[in-house]
Amino acid sequence: MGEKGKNARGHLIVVEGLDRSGKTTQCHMLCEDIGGLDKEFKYIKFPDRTTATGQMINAYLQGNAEQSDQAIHLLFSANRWEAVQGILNDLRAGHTVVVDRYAFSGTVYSAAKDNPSMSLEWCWNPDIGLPKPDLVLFLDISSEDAAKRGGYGEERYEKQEMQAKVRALFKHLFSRLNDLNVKTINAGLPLQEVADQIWQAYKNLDEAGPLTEDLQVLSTLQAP
Ligand code: Z5A
Ligand code: MG
Repeated sequence: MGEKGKNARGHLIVVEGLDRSGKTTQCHMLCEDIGGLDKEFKYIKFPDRTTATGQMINAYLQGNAEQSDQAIHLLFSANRWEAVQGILNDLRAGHTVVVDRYAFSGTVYSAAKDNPSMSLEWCWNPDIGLPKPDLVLFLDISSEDAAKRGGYGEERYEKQEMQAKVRALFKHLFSRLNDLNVKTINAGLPLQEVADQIWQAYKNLDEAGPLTEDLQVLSTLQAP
């Protein structure tokens, strides 16, 4: 890629946000609209609960297994690393890859535990080197509004106090990644209004022309 005559790669788009912010719903709507343009797309969700690491993560989230804070953090990261080759293959084939949660969730949910041996930097570091998204759509919603969407479930982390911390940490994390293309969207709006804003952001990216430069990777956090 990046050399004259080579095919343009696809876009890497990440959708992030709190629990119940509508990530999965919006990813599906976006994919449907991309497909409607006759473009190839791939949807990926993290954690991918189908793999060996994903099954360990699933057992932990459901309260059926214990893990140290450090071990579960590294499992979430490994769950992304094992998907990298597939993501790169899809991007190189020119497909748009839409990712439901990524390294940003990985960092903030672990950092929100306030474990003194797990600084924000410590949490971020295992994901350094992962493909860097061309666009991050941050679905922003207050923890109160998110809770109104059917209330929180039974899984670990699904508590309003934790979600409020996570929201503040997302904002802080993005402020330390100045070279990242982050678009914050008010996810408290009605479904179609959120979808329209996401579509506009996608169109802006798509209309900027084919991507011929190499994909970059996530790098170290900037100073606060
Ligand atoms: N986690 C982590 O710790 N470390 C990591 O590295 C990663 C994740 C990747 C499971 O994640 C947990 O793993 C999660 C973070 C942690 N813990 N928490 N909290 P998950 O991705 O498997 O599950 P989730 O995303 O948290 O939950 P979710 O229920 O899938 O949320 P969502 O995808 O954002 O929302 P949704 O399913 O699209 O919508 C939720 C409901 O709201 C549904 O009824 C919709 O119809 C409704 N909805 C959606 N949009 C709207 C609007 N605009 N208006 C009204 N109602 C709406
Ligand atoms: Mg979801």
